[in-house]
Amino acid sequence: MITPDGLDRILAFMPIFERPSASLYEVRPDLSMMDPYVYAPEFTQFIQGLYRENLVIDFNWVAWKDEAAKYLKNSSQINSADLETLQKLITTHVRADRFNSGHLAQMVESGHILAILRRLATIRGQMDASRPDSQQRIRVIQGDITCQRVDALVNAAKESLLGGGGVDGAIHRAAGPELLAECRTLGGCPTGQAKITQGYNLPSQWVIHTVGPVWQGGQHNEDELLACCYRNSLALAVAHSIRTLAFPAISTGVYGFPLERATRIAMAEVTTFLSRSAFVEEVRFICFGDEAHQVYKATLSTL
Ligand code: AR6
Repeated sequence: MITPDGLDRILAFMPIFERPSASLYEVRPDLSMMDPYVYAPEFTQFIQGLYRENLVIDFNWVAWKDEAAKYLKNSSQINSADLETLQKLITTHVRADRFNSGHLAQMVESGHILAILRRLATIRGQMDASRPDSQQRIRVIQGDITCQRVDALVNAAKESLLGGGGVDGAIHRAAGPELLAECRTLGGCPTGQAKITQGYNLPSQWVIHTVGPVWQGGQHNEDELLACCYRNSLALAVAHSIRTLAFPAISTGVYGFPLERATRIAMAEVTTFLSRSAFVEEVRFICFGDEAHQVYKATLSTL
């Protein structure tokens, strides 16, 4: 399957085809060599990526060679080719190179590969535009939540609301002691519920404190309680006219909730909410580490 992320990884190679093609390969006129074409490492990585991201497909490319030749004669046809046709063109040229050394080099030189990539970029853009509006309002970002410029940050707090480690500690440190002083007045918060305070020294005006469930194996209502954290935080956001907010991966740190399971719950709750209400303009999922970032991006692409 071709995913938007997979296409992004391929399109990241596009600049190398916009440079003079000579840097991508050299021809060594050594007659003892079966294949005098030597491709640059970045070009080799590009070809490997085409296989990995399913742009090189399993089909009878030899029988399709005449069809591919039509696109060489009239390259403007590429501008209206669909994704499957681009896969066939790519496959034909990559495979043909094995039997006709330098075929790919010629395709690069003629601008044919670049034309295919440009068409892929257009199709990639359309994928975003065709995502439901609710998903377009979700962003997955790797970083520190305390640096986010949004109306409200969500804090993965504990029931006492009196601060702790992890993201809770980071938010209290960045907000300053006034946040703890306000939290003391709230009388704690049961698991699955949410309460709101000012953001003080944070770039965001508000902090929504929610208490995720401690993972106890999955049979103690953990899924529903985690879903409640997202639902109640979003409800508080609307009640306070908050239009942009950032969530950490609630419960997936000290509280031990399995990351992929928690991510599916988080995304499901947020997309359901956004599809019902246009009030909140943007929800950011802030991933502290690379693993969380990969899981969140993968989950978003399967929605
Ligand atoms: N920005 C964004 N995400 C962060 C940050 C940060 N600055 N720091 C950590 N994370 P955790 P929990 C991620 O343990 O599991 C506290 O002590 C972290 O990598 O902060 O809900 C409270 O007081 C992880 O993915 O929260 C509670 O006692 C996610 O935030 C308890 O921990 C949540 O990890 C709550 O445990």
